[in-house]
Amino acid sequence: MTSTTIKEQFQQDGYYVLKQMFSEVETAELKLEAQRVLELNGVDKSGVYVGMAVASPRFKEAAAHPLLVNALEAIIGDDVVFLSDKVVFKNATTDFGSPWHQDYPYWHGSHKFSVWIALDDATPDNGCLRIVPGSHHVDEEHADFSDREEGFSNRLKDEAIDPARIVDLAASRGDAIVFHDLLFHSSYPNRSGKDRWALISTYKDGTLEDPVYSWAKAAFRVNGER
Ligand SMILES: O=C(O)CCC(=O)C(=O)O
Repeated sequence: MTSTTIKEQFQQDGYYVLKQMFSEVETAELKLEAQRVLELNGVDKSGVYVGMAVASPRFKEAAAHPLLVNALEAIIGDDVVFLSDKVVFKNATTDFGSPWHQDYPYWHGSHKFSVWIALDDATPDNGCLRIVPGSHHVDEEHADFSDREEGFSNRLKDEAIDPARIVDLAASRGDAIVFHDLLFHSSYPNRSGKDRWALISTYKDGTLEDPVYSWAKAAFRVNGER
């Protein structure tokens, strides 16, 4: 796939899939390392752990994987900055699905680009991602349900989602899905009783000004030194 094709496809759909970005072996190593980080930090039930690249050099290295950097350069440009990453882990006891939302309202500033990487095979049964292609072009008003207990304060209103346009993005271990922070997305709950772990890393165009993000503790430019 040429960089022009990647860019055009991303501009049209708001996402781009990199099949088998990490090999099976690399993916298994990353999941083991994620489990080690979570055990060290005593995290078990919340389903989300933010700051993998802060906790482990293995994740910092993963954030600058050459195949990923190549795709991000096509989409973002010459100055690609990694901001932060998290693991979202669902299993027999932590089986939540994420409601329909966009990521932009969580951070504002310049548009960001997240990469959802499957650490397990992901299907509708165990919690794969769902998206509405092209929805990043829509300037949608958000419902604010911040008093709800399940988190995700910036949910989309139900009527914003056209069921006919939803695409389920089943993924194999090692696949990566790059998506725009305005893309409507959600995920299924995990009804399988088995693991569905994902690593989600967020990037920005380093030439654009932004607020200082306290959560971007491991930020670095992935394509060359400043
Ligand atoms: O991995 C998932 O289940 C979805 C996570 C998600 O939508 C998010 O963190 O913005």
